[in-house]
Amino acid sequence: MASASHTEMIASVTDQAVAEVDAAQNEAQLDLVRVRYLGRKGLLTAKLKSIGDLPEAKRREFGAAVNAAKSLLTARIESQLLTLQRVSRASALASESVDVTLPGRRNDRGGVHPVTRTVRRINEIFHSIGFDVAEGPEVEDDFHNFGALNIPLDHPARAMHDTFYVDDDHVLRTHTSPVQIRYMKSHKPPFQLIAPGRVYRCDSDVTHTPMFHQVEGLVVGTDVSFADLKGVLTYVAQEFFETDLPLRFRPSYFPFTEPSAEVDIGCIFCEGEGCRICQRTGWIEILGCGMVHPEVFRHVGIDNEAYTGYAFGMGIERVTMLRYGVDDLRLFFNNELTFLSQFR
Ligand code: 2U9
Repeated sequence: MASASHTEMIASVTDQAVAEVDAAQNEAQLDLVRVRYLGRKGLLTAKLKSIGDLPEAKRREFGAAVNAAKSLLTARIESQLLTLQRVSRASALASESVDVTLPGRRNDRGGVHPVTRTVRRINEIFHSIGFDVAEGPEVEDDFHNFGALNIPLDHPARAMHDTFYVDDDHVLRTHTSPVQIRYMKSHKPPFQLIAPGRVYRCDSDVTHTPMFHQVEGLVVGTDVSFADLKGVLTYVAQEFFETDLPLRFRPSYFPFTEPSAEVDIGCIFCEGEGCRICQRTGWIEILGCGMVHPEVFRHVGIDNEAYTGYAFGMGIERVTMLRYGVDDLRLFFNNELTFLSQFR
């Protein structure tokens, strides 16, 4: 049997350790207690190491007493750990509670610009009746923007286009017609295409912006007629405005078409009665068109005895304003979210 002093000493160290375990307020404090008594240099561990100092006969009993104390303390620490974890979890649940009935934070959501929506809509309508959609560069040389379109340098029609010059021979395209010029140079008729895109004119006031959007179209074949032009434009206008509105063709002049016409739709706001929007005429102009001028075919090497063609052009902003009832062109360009967020 270990001497009374040894047994008492182990009991008193154990009592002290248990008291410290019970007093630990959190896991960190508890771990400090564990290290102090059970760690490699801990008090109980040290006791076990001192076993060699005892007489042979007392060692077994002393070792058993120290090991019993270690087991007791280990169990006590584990149970205290569970208690502390339960307490800290309960207080976390109480303080970190989430009110699932609160409204969520809203995400900012973008939308497609009304001009882009119109371009896509027009592309879809033309694509559905067999038109190709073609694009081209916005900086063009004089030939593709003017010369090939029967607008030579000394031609008065140059004045119709207020041109941004990049250098002596290059301009920001004033219309998307050069796309069709390039298309005709690289394709053999028959073909039908539209060319949507940005165009530039040195003009800025309430009804003009220096950059705007156009969609132009071109159909070339062996017997393409003005009647085909009227049929296609009537169909597309009715699809676009989703109503059986009438079209009116008025004679006009463009250097690249002959004969040429400007096209009005019956006013979609008053259905021809006459209102403020149509200036009491019952009609609203939306595009220009005509039969491709033979001179244009000559410039791109298409036989103008064998082929005929029609072409048309319209301003995207203008038809977008009509479709959505927008009364100020500049709203499309000044990036006001109050305006744009209506198109989500
Ligand atoms: C080729 C041959 C002919 C395209 C055409 C118009 C008439 C026209 C205006 C509408 C409003 C420009 O945006 S706007 O200011 N366009 O009136 N455009 S015929 O004629 C072509 C095009 C390409 C090779």
